[in-house]
Amino acid sequence: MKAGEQRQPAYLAINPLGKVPAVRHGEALVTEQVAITIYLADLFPQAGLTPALNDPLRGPYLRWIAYYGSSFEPALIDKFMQREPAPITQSPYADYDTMLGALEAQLSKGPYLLGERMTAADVLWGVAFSWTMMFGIVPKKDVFVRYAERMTARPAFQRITAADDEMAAQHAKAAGV
Ligand SMILES: N[C@@H](CCC(=O)N[C@@H](CS)C(=O)NCC(=O)O)C(=O)O
Repeated sequence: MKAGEQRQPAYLAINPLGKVPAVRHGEALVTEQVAITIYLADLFPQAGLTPALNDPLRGPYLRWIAYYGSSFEPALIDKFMQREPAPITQSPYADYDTMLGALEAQLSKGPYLLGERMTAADVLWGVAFSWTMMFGIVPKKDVFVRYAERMTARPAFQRITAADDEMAAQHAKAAGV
């Protein structure tokens, strides 16, 4: 992205939207964070991050992952652009405060989105809260701050952030920025 390669033909052949992330696994090409989250969690069941198909938590698990792409992301962009949402019957997320309020109510039951069990949904949402609060789009309410801290303090998160920073530095150097 430092060199703008996400808008070059080679990457647009992977994702025509020019967006990351994208994962290629064998013949499968997966884009969209929601799909990637579900895909990877299912691919590595030994990590224990996905409720089984017959687990009563499976539905809520899918619900809160889908909520990210279907409700949170569009609401976030409208908020960031200071745009009025579409009328409530047309808006995919009702209105911003209602959308965020539902998340807050869910997280207040904590410590994770599904209660005591941490799942891949929390990996997605922990990162989401972390950067959206950093950019001031989501208010730094206690419940969100504690949740983001809980997720970003995990050794796995620390490891991947360090690897990411290193990769970004290499890319910046290569791109001369
Ligand atoms: N709906 C996509 C959104 C992905 C997205 O917003 N990616 C940003 C991450 S920084 C991006 O690729 N931005 C680079 C650009 O558009 O130039 C998803 O959930 O994967």
